[in-house]
Amino acid sequence: RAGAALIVSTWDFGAAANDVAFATMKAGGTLLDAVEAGAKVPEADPNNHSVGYSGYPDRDGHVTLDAVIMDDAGAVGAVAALENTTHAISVARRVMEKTPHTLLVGEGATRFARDQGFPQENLLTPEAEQAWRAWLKTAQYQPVANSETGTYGTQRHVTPGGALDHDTIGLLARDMGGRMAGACTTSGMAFKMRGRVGDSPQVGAGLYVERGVGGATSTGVGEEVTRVSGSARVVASLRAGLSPQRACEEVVRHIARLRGDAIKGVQVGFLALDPRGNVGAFCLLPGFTYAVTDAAGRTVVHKAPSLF
Ligand code: SD4
Repeated sequence: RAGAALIVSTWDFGAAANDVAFATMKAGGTLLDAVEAGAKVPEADPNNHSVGYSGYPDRDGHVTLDAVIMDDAGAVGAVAALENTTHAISVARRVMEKTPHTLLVGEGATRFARDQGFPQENLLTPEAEQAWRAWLKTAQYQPVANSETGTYGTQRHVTPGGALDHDTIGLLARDMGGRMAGACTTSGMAFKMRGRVGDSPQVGAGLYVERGVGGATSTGVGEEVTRVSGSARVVASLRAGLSPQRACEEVVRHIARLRGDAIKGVQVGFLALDPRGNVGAFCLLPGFTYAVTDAAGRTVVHKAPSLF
């Protein structure tokens, strides 16, 4: 089926990813092809420090990637704590297609990617290494909301090109027939503990898609999403009849009620899409944006409403 009915993704840099996803569908690609191609855009972007190549490392200096891809027929593949391969989303897809499993982690995921012929490279760029070395001086783990505004802790990271730091990307795509797929990829929280896995690669946390019901994806501090199975919870609300907007609001309010003071200053955002093409987004703190590309290929970046 030519053309995509709708593609949505997290943050303003999602616009470039959506464009590639749209072009992929226009060229006859499947929904999975589209979300994979879209996710690869920030993964390869050296100015993006929270996805793929040039991602900020963990506290030991290793860049480790998390990614998941799924469609609405229950096909799922994911990798967590993957090293040395830029396109974690493509390795996730390979897990889906070539193994009997849904998730490979750490050394096993890294070896699988190498065995599958993915180029092996050092993902730690000099600039990310410099940021890590600066961080080591205080070694305070303090995620700051909306890192796409360019701030981690008290440090400000603006690339020489002037581009600001960005964030995890989650994409959802719907075709003309209302079928859907999604992808989510990240280098996780900057300066995380070694071995830490966030929400992004976990089905039901960072991404969930269900046929005839809709899909959801998340960004922000993954622990707050994982503890409530965030994306699965959004989709459960869609199943119960809430709109994508109301469904995203419901889970953000739930997290706020559950966590009280513990989520002060913490950002979590959800983005949802239903099979009819309704879109919703909601976040804890102001600043979460998302990109929507319509059937004509027009892309608009919107600001998500926030609880606080
Ligand atoms: C994680 N949710 O690893 C991801 C990262 C992210 O803002 O979205 N950071 O927790």
